[in-house]
Amino acid sequence: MGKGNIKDTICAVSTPTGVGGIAVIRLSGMEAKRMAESCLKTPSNKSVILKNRNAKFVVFYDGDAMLDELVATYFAAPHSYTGEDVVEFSCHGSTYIQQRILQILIGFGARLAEAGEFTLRAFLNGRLDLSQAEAVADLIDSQSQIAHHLAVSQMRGGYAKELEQLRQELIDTTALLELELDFSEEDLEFANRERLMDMVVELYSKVKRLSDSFQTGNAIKNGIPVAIVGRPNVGKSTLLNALLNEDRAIVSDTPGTTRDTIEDSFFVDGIEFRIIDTAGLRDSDDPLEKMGIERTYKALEKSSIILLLHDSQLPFEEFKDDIEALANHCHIDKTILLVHTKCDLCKPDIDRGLMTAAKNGKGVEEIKRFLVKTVREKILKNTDVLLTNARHYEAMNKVLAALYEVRKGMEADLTPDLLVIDMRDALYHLGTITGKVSSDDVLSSVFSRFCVGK
Ligand SMILES: Nc1nc2c(ncn2[C@@H]2O[C@H](COP(=O)(O)OP(=O)(O)OP(=O)(O)O)[C@@H](O)[C@H]2O)c(=O)[nH]1
Ligand SMILES: [Mg+2]
Repeated sequence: MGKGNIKDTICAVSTPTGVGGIAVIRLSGMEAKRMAESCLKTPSNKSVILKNRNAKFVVFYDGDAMLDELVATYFAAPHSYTGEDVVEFSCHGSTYIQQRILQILIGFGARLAEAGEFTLRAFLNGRLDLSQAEAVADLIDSQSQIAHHLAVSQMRGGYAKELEQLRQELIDTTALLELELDFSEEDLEFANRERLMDMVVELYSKVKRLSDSFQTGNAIKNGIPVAIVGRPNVGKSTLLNALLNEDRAIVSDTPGTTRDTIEDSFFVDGIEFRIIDTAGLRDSDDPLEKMGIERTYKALEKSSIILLLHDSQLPFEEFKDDIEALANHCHIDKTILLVHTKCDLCKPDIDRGLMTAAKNGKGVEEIKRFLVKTVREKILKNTDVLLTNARHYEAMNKVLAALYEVRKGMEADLTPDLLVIDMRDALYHLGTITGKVSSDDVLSSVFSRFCVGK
């Protein structure tokens, strides 16, 4: 991947662009220590010898002139993030200083790192496997406590370790099957078929469980989608604004105010929710409104939780049609909360559902509690294994398809040469998850997700 040579010594600013109190510049590669020592002096103007895992307060020189006083920390290979010699300069945050340090290091023969190149080197040097490298990107991105929790558990090995173990077992058995091919004349069986079937079944169910958890994992990573739906004018936009605590959507007493779906996110107890306000559902001839209503149905499809609003002033009987229409449109795995609105004006004629008057903030806290409870009880029941990575999801589905073929083949008593083909296929896709098998394409798509300096 990339144009760079793995032998180059690379450098980049690892802190965000802009001015901060300090900035960190990373330098990694065989020449890192020599390059760093060439630009550094002690405060009493002596040469600097960097010691492993030692942070030194030093002066960074731009030719004969002092550029900055900073802290340089040296990590000798292989015990550094990249597995190579690394020097980190914590300099003052001026953009000029940061840029000048890079230019000086480049003058000494370093080159600018590409996006994700530090982590790529960590992977190539066996410091982390591919799924752990991806978890680093997730960790940097994580916006909520739960997304952070998932990234940390993946970074520490997560399910990849377990899959790798199963893969090893499967490799051993495949080798035995292949051995049978060499003795096909004698009709010998080295691979115990029963054991093989057990392994295939075990692996299948593990991978299936993981791939099934993808939708949940993804929802947690990007925010749990929650749709607000109901007839025009019931107070959907008012509720959205109350949940977000800002005037995000236009509220008016004209039915049909909201035409397009409006989406924004908020956090409760470390969980991110993406709340979607929709166009009110009713029969309409207005083409614009119709398009809006179509979007409402799309929003419904992608939501895990639905807040179905009923205006307390209207008889509940009338509202039953809405529920039926909704039920016809929804998958059973969605959670629906019945919300009565405008309870400051009138009490609903039914005692089921949650009473609210979002205009005055009443009931909003209760809705938030309901959302959190739903996530904890229904969505997060298996948090220990949650798949959040789309690349893994795709690979797992391919593993499942191949394992299914193996199983079918065994049931049909296929000859080992045919079984081996599907086994190899499953092994290949399993290997792509941890990076035991990796192509340049996979590597560049994984590491390009990072920004420069990571
Ligand atoms: N008294 C009272 N009025 C409310 C309450 N919630 C909303 N309203 C009023 O009801 C009217 C409609 O509110 P919206 O939030 O725009 O309703 P909507 O469901 O988004 O309407 P559409 O976008 O047209 O589908 C506005 O005049 C609101 O002020 C409430 O809790 N109490
Ligand atoms: Mg509205």
